[in-house]
Amino acid sequence: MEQHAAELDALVAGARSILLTGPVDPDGDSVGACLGLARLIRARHGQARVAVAGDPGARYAGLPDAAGMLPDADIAPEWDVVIVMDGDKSRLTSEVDAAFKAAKKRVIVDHHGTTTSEGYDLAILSPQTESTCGMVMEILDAWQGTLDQGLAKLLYAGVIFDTGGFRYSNTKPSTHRMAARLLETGIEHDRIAVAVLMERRAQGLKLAARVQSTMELHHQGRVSCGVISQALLSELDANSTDVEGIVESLLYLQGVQVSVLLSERSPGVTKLSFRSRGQVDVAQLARSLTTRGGGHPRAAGATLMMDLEQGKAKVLAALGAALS
Ligand SMILES: [Mn+2]
Repeated sequence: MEQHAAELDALVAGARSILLTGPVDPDGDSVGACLGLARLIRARHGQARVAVAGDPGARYAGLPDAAGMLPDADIAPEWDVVIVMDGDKSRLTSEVDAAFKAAKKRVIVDHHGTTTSEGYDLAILSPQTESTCGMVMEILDAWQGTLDQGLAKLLYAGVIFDTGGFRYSNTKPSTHRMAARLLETGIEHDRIAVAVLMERRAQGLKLAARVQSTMELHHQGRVSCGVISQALLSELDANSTDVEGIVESLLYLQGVQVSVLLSERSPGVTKLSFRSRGQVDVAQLARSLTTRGGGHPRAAGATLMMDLEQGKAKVLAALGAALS
């Protein structure tokens, strides 16, 4: 990381404007990493205009600096440096993608194993790190920056999101050592855990109940499958931020190896989310379905240009092959 952090430092030092962004529908790790690195860059290179693109949603709105995030629709293609974090350039919204393509320098900071360095001036990739926030912590140390409470809250949000509160297999001794350092700043970690992992809107709870009650089991009970149509979202007055956490709730059923959630984004566009207990590498599976797919072996996603029924048939066929 030392070498990469030095290269990143040199690259941002020469920039007048820097945009940080995660993929569409940013999760806790993405929001925490973007806002955290933005904080570090502002402290180090105060002359540059530094902004973070995205909508934090209700779940992350209380995090430090989240109120200053710029909606993707307001992003103009006018940035010296664009830094993509926690998910690669294939998952950017169209406005942010235009800014990315127009940028003088393009950077990726990511821990997804399916992300490659192609198309970036600087690629900092670390699939062995549990979270992109963990990578920001390494950049902080390489830059000998200051870990204040604001930064600690952001990085804590990311690390608990990506490890499911230190329960998933990606949790390492280094993860707990990082968490200990974050807690030593005196943050109210329990409040962050409630906001990021536990609390949801009433619409979200009702949506989860509907998806769970209509869930299907396939392939001898080894695959659980949930479906969210636009009609269901409008009936419950729910939105895409209410979907978070539902695919996890479908995985821990006795006998289930893989859970998949199909969400209709618009007519003919279906988003897939996968979770796996380890027997099936769902990042590979997502990648095999479309180039707009990828992630981690046990948590991945993809977008299919087809309707829910077609998408379901395609996914179930691929899962049947993966399990046989
Ligand atoms: Mn992540």
